[in-house]
Amino acid sequence: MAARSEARSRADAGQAAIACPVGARADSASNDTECTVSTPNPAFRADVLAGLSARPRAIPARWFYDRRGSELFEAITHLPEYYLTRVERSILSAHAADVARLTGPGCVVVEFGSGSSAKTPLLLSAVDPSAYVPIDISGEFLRESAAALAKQFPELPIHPVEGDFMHRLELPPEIGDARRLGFFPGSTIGNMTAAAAVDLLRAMADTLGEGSKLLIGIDRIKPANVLIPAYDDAQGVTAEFNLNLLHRINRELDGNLPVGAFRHVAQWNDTEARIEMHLETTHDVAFTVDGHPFAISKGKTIHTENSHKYGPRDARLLLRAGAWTPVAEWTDRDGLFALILAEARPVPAAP
Ligand code: SAH
Ligand code: AVI
Repeated sequence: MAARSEARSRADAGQAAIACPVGARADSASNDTECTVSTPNPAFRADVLAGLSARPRAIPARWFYDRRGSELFEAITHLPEYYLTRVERSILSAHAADVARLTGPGCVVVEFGSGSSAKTPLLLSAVDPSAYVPIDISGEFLRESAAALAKQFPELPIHPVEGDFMHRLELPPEIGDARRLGFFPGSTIGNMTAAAAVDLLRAMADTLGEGSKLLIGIDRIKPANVLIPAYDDAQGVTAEFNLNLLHRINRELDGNLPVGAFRHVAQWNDTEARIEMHLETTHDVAFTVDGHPFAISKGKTIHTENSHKYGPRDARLLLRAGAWTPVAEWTDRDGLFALILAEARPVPAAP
């Protein structure tokens, strides 16, 4: 409930969904073919000011994804330590035909947090959809990725939607009432608390409709000596991804955070079964954001991301709590990652 009202207040703060033609630009100037996005983003401003004032300090992870953040995430997916993308892609290549058999042709594929849509061709080639709707908060990156995909699938109608999937999004009317297959890869669900994940899954079931299916990637619990390097790589790309949030605040919210006085920290929280990313101060700092003064003493952190990991039963339970009934599950030989196909069914009354 709390997550839902938090989502509503963000929506009220101006983070609306925008359906954009492939190749359109998000500018403050608008004409018939351009999308209008307010800059600075009032929802970003509100979350940053509230997050820096809260104790513990925390800023929601969705704000990592400006253009630079999306590029850095893409670089993370190629790192040797970041097994998630590699393993999920191999599971999808091995089982895309099974997904197609279970979903049938002609559905609309709706992808949540599509990013570069790098894994999507594997799914689109197998399921032969009638349309593809990529949804992402990182507008410019979304439109470029959609345009690149359109070259690969010239016959496929593609309708990108820029917006925050944490609140109800209207799907483009052009897709009509064809059956929907939701696609939520990458274990992005892990970036939410369980309560927010359940709210999101229920909202997805609402948006996609009863009888629709969802193909979701969920990262499994594994030893910390595998997880920590995946979130604190030797080349420092994840550190740069984390620190980019501070650069983004400086760029977009008239901030003067001393970025060099923060260091990237990734730690395993066993009680919560999650990797946490923080930005820790190496000495006392004082700065302003949009004219508001802040001070952080040495060794304190800003919590920037949770990445929850799930055991096989936990993942299925999460889906059921979110109104999705698992119908098939595939994993890799080492059980590092799971791809689950689920169907939106009404939650049965308790016996
Ligand atoms: N699906 C891709 C990308 C995962 S990265 C993959 O599997 O590799 C997470 C993606 O979700 C990013 O592209 C980010 O911009 C997007 N994202 C994160 N939070 C979001 C939100 N609340 N609403 C919409 N998109 C979001
Ligand atoms: C997008 N998300 C699932 C990534 C993750 O693994 O939690 C984001 C990320 N953060 C650091 N590295 C990658």
